[in-house]
Amino acid sequence: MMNLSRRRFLKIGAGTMAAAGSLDASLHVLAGSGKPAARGTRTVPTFCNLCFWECGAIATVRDGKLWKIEGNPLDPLSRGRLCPRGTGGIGAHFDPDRLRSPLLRVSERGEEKWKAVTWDEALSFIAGNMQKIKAEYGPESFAAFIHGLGGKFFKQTLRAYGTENIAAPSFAQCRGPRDVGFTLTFGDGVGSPERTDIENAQCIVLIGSHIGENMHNTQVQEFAAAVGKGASIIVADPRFSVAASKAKFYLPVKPGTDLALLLAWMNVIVGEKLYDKEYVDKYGLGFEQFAAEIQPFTPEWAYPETGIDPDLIRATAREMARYRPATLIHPGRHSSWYGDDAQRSRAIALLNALMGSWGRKGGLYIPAGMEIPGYPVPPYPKSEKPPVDNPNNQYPFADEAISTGIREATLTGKPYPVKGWLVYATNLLYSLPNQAETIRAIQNLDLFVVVDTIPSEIACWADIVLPESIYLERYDELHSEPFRQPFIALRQPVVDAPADQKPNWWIAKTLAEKLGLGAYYPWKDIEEYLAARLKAAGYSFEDLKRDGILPGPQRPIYFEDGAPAVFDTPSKKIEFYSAQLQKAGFDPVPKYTPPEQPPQGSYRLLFGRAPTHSFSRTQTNPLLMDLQNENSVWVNAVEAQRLGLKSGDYVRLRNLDGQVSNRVLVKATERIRPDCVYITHGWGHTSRMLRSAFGRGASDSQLITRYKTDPLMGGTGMNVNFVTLETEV
Ligand SMILES: Nc1nc2c(c(=O)[nH]1)N[C@H]1C(S)=C(S)[C@@H](COP(=O)(O)OP(=O)(O)OC[C@H]3O[C@@H](n4cnc5c(=O)[nH]c(N)nc54)[C@H](O)[C@@H]3O)O[C@H]1N2
Ligand SMILES: Nc1nc2c(c(=O)[nH]1)N[C@H]1C(S)=C(S)[C@@H](COP(=O)(O)OP(=O)(O)OC[C@H]3O[C@@H](n4cnc5c(=O)[nH]c(N)nc54)[C@H](O)[C@@H]3O)O[C@H]1N2
Ligand code: SF4
Ligand SMILES: [Mo]
Repeated sequence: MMNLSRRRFLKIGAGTMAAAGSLDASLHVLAGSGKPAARGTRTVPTFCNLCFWECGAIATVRDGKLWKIEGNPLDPLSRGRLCPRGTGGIGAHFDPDRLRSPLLRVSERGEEKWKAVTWDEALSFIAGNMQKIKAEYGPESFAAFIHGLGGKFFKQTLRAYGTENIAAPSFAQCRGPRDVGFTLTFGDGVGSPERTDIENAQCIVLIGSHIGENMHNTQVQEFAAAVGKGASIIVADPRFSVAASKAKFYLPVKPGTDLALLLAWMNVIVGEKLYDKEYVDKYGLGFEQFAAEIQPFTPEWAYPETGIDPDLIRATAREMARYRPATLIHPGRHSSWYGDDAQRSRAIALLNALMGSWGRKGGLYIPAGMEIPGYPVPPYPKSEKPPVDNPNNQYPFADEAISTGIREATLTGKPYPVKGWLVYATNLLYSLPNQAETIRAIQNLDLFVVVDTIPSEIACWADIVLPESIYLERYDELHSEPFRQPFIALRQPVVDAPADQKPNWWIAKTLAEKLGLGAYYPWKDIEEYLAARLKAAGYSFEDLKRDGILPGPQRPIYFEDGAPAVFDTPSKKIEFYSAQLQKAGFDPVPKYTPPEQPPQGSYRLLFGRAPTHSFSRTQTNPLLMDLQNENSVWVNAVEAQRLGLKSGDYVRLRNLDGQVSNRVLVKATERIRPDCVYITHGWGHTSRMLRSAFGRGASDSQLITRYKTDPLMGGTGMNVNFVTLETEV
């Protein structure tokens, strides 16, 4: 029983392997490196880069050719199994649309006309233009968007050059609101990988988090294990997700009203004294004021907002209390939804606090990390100007750079001009809301550099594009994040890059040398760098190369086992009532504002993850395209019938600003509310050089012209667009 449900749910493991293997032979033709192949089989441990979970993996090379990739059993993240995307990761090596050499723009920006140049020409061009910007405007006028571990050395080069204006979409467009909401409450964020003790939870509440479609590996494995052990699952989602199909209680909440639901749950739990009083008394501050504030928000009050029956709200609140402290209200990850997101996330944090689940088994554990000293570098120059993304500290609780803030400064020239961008591993036209604003900002630049592996949409707008080798062809910075078990993981080359692609460390180091900043790179190559870092931490590079993973000393992760109960808030307590929010002019206890209604005849556009793809980065991977090569739009079955649509028809989506999508398949289903439609993100590519993905499916990014900015931290709520459906004839 357990095994069956696990297997059905997971799709992590052997099934997708076979699909990968069967296509493999034909793909080898595409790779065609021309070198004589070494015969035999060898394996190389490394870690995955298809998403930010970064699972430990073991790649196999057969007769000199990349053959397959599997989970590394020593790795606490993968536990020996990769998700379908990770398994199909080898397809990125064979991707026929890959960038092959540096490209210099030879016509207007965005026209996609290029000339291949050498690395020396490319990096001299970039260094020369960076020096010009520095001389004319100061180094802070060069900004960067850098996503992921591979960006480490670009950050180093840019800090040495003199700018700190470096942002990633993972803050304002992803997990920022969540981490701010939790930090305001507990003094610490949720982290990545999340500190969620899913496998030991007896009750799991998912508010939108669509684990099982969101394929973050350990979470999916742990969720399947918890389901197998009979955990009580509560899912609130306007769409009956894969996770909802495992739930004891499903709440088809009206989009954008989760804060009302959360307040009502807390109202019941406090009113019926179901919370962990001992925990709240010991660690909490301002509980009485909090209790008084939430008193009006009864299930009856929440009913017309959320559409959820008061009895169901009460029943689910009691269910949560029944299993506390092993009740996990999952904080979610992509939390930039409606513009009130940090406060919604704070309400999720407060509900966990009532359950006494922070620091407890089956709740949110205290992760354990490792000490690895950095490689010594000279001090970075001090920036003379404040960060450009958040003038006058307008978003007082933003604790990371705001990507959309850098874009705004580039558009307006305020608080000071931004004249250069370096974009590393982020497709800004897909990750930031309102593509037109991004394109307008680009038009103000004197220099625009993109480092990517494929000719992504953002690369099409660059002055110069630098092709990076993919993760299976390079070393990267060490990977070590706080987790249940501390670990260090190594990415190392499995095969050679097929053409003139280079790894990030080499590009960033060579650029630094051209900028006269060679002192920041006192090592010859990255192997020397990695060996020195590991030695300083007391570990051996050779051991790590052999195993891929080095475990660190285990520390207690629950309060009951001796993990320190430290709350890094101003009061050093769990802040039920937040004096810092009040001081900054915000609600000290979250308050609900109803979302805008869809105009007559239109639907709220919701979006999420395709289980077999990552964002906009995998649609030219031939193995993953073999699994899914377009997206579909989920439409409520009754609405579909009213519109004369059935599953398999094609429609176009038109938003209120007149943006019209590519044609997209209809999925008419009872599994979604009638007031919204749903598509998966990453489709509808417009870069002509992405030949195999061009025009396939509809792009949510194109339709997200509107967004609502979170007043606490600058996150961009993107679930605020409405569409109509147009029949495709
Ligand atoms: N396969 C795959 N997995 C991935 C990724 C990927 O690209 N591909 N990306 C990873 C990353 S970086 C992230 S951030 C995560 C994101 O994954 P999550 O954090 O799990 O998902 P969200 O994008 O927040 O939520 C999407 C879900 O929210 C529901 N939803 C929409 N509006 C509302 C609402 O108003 N209320 C409620 N309660 N639900 C709503 C949608 O129906 C959908 O089921 O996924 C990660 N995992
Ligand atoms: N409309 C909309 N916007 C969103 C989201 C959404 O669901 N819908 N999700 C939000 C979330 S949760 C997140 S985390 C962000 C994600 O935002 P991004 O990180 O921008 O995600 P991608 O669209 O995959 O863009 C990644 C780019 O990096 C390139 N790349 C991949 N591997 C490498 C590599 O090894 N080296 C280099 N140099 N480049 C590489 C890819 O080809 C691609 O062009 O987007 C956010 N924005
Ligand atoms: S979750 Fe999947 S895609 Fe992400 S790193 Fe792990 S195996 Fe790779
Ligand atoms: Mo994300």
